[in-house]
Amino acid sequence: MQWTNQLAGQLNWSGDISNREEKQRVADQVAGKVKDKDVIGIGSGSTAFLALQAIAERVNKEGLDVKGIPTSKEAEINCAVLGLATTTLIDSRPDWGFDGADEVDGDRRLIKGRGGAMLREKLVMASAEKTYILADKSKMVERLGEKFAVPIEVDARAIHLVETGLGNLSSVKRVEMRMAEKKDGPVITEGGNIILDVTFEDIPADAESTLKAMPGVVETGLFTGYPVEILTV
Ligand code: ABF
Repeated sequence: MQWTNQLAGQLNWSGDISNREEKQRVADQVAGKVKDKDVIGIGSGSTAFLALQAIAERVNKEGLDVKGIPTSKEAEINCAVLGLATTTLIDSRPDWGFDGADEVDGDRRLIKGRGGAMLREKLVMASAEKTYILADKSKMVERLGEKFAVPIEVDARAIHLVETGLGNLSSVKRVEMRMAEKKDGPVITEGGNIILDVTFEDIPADAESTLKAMPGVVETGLFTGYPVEILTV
């Protein structure tokens, strides 16, 4: 017996998608790259959601054998609803991947993690030979950090340790704990950790490794030196 699936047509991004037309154009570009037998890292965020929809449509229409490796619980559920088979980094390695970003600079350095999924996003990106970053024009910046703080995922037991460590870095201007929308507590990541949003005066070239070297920092939203290709409009 075939499964029924009436939910796919109901799936929508929760909330408004800014720059939707531009995002859809980059999403369609990446959907055109899918080949039979590909294992693809599936990003998070609204642009990645549009790309996933476009990919799932091609895969289902053309009967392609494609598997996704999702970078968040949300992406995992979206794959399930859209009928895209998934696998994990334990069982497979992505041939390539796609993801969104908050900022992209001229050296292809990224700030990610507005959705708090940077740990899985980085694991999948680091495992793939290439990741397409889907960036509408609003994401391109002259100076990394000009619009967004750098999020870091921190084990809550290390909150004082990490806050003190950050205070010792002269380039750090402000540290804020990310709060849930209702302001009734901190955002808790899929890994059960908290997020600190770190604003820098100027992000030093070695900031990613400096932050990662602090005990208690699980991951950062700085993505420096990964094999990425920027898809924009
Ligand atoms: C994910 O979604 C995050 O790393 C990034 O912060 C965010 C971008 O979202 P959107 O595509 O909705 O602008 O990729």
